[in-house]
Amino acid sequence: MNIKSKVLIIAGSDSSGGAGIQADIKTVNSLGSYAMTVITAVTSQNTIGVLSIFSVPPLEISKQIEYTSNDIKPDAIKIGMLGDVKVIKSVLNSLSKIKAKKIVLDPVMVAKGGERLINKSSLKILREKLIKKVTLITPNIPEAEILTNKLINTKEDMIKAGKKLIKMGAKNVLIKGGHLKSKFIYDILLEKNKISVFKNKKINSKHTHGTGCTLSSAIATYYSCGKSLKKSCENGIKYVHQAISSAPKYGKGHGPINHLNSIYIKKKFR
Ligand code: PXL
Repeated sequence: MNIKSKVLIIAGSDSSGGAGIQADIKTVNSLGSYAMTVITAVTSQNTIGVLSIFSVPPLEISKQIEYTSNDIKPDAIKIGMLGDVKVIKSVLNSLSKIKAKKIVLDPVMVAKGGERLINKSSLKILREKLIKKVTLITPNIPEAEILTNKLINTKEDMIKAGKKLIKMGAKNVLIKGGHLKSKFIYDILLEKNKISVFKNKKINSKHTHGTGCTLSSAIATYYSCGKSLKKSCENGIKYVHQAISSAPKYGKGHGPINHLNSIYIKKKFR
């Protein structure tokens, strides 16, 4: 198989391999593209929780972005965990230098176990600067509630929140509906003058660690290959759905999903 495109991932490391940079690399590779990485933080964690977070100095983050991209130009960028204001400022500065066009931002705020992955002062710069600089943001319901300061209980609330985020300067918004209690999951994409609803059966599973990271990377990968935003979201959602259905059930807590669900191994490599 030939490599289809190049994706730069800016995110934190998850030692348990289910979320963060590890989920991102597995996703980009499993969908046929080349992954480059910028590590923003090192977390020690397992499926039960996060033990500690070690932040990478902002200058080192900028160097990773600029030095790597100046040589191998990414076709798209996925941004995950950023942590604090200085990191966000460095990322913003470096992104403008490398003139990146297709950027997907997963506004990571809390881990599956409830641990905060971003501090409070970062919210302001996330809201006022970062969301305006990227092509797509992919908040889940709790993240959309924090970003808009409004509670979300229904599909209609999700659309309202998406519209508000666009008023706040976001270019395109995918609000993920997995946190609403219903038989189906509705993920809603708001583009400038268009709303698309993706409806899928909800899979009841505790093994959903890293689904947000995985989805945003999958979308960035499809988008990097030239698919439309809508098609990229639709395909990314399908990939995550199948990855949850075939999760390997590792660990005692929220285990990882099956990133390899898209891969078929040729006979000679079996
Ligand atoms: O899924 C959010 C997330 C993002 N980045 C890192 C994480 C997690 C959740 O655990 O560990 C590094």
